[in-house]
Amino acid sequence: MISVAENQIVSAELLTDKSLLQQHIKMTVDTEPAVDVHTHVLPPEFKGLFLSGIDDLLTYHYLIAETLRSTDISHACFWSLTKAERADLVWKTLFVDNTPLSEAARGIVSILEAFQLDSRTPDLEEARTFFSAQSPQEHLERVLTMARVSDLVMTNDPFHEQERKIWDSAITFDGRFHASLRLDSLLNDWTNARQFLEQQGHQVSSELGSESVAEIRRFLDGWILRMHPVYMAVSLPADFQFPANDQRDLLLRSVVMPTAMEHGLALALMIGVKRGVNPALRAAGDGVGRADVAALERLCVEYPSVKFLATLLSRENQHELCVAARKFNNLMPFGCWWFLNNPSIVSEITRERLELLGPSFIPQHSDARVLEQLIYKWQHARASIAAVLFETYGRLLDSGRAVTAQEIKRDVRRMLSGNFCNWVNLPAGSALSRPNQN
Ligand code: FIX
Ligand code: ZN
Repeated sequence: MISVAENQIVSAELLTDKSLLQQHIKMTVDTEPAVDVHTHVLPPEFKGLFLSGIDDLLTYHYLIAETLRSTDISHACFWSLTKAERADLVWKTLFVDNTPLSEAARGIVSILEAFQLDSRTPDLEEARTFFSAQSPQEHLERVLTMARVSDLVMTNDPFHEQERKIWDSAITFDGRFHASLRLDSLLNDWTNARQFLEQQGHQVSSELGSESVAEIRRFLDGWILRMHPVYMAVSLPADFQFPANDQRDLLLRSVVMPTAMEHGLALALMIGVKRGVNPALRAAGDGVGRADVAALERLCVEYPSVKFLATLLSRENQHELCVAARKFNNLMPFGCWWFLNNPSIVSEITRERLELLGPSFIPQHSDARVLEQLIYKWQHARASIAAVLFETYGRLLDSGRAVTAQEIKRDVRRMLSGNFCNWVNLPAGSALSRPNQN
């Protein structure tokens, strides 16, 4: 049995032996640094918005939804608990009284395993002691190394009061964290966004005349200058339509698309969420709906110079997204978002994308909210991606073309960082050259 050492020179030898091929693929996928193109992780400098440690991990909305299915506690009673009490209940319900079989629960086990913490303990004492003993900076370093994440893109909302105050304090933070300018409030909640803009001193009328448009563009220009976002982003409901006779269409045409073109910024569209299907679950209460991919196609047609990143929440939309990407080279599919981020579905989507798009897509993003989630989200994603790549290279070999380890590394690097860095003009491994932003 020939083993492949991690630091072995990447040979140009053709890999005709399937087990050697499998080893090379696994080693390459496991060690290649990834750019995490969409997260909600903020660096320690963002204070209260920086989430890390066992209590934040267990009160993740995925686990809250699962816990409230397996307990008869009322939602109101659950929300009246402290964060630590909620974490205790999640632990007892999903890890003590039941086997942690779900993907999100297994994620916690993978994280505890990574830090050699016991995932069978009846309580959280050991984990709490461990995580509270970590210095944020060293821990950040360790987590990024364990997850093999070279750069990550945050979700930054200029309409979020607490976050806005932190940006106003001109903080500096680790250059591996890249901003994205989130536009949900502007495009999905115009009434409140207008009030917020007025409080910020921007004269905007609900009719969105040219003066209002100029004001909103001034607002966005100001945040682009401050955040240096790598892209602008918005999540859109399943019933999103373009064109449409509504405020969102007007804001897209008169504000967002001109801003994207002027600043050369890509626009990330995350389509198919139904917010607040069950409001009693708060952040855990969002659902999914099938979207009309034609709306995305029409955006690509109408704005050929704008680069779109797109992820769709509904499983039923994945094939259509692949086909749309074959039609528009200004459309980059990325990630298996949220309810799709499960091994069986990640494999299915990745397989279909490879078959229809070759390596011209971004296979995954973590959507992590808590720092340590990067460890399991990437560990699990890499396992699924490596397995599907072995199938794909294996079929190519059966068809008569062997590949080299160098070619595997080139393809994997393209999918885990190159495609995104080229799309948003982010020099690969950019963090190394720029220690602290701002
Ligand atoms: O819109 C988004 O960015 C979603 O990812 C979030 O709203 C969602 O709550 C989430 O964390 C999914 O993983
Ligand atoms: Zn997200």
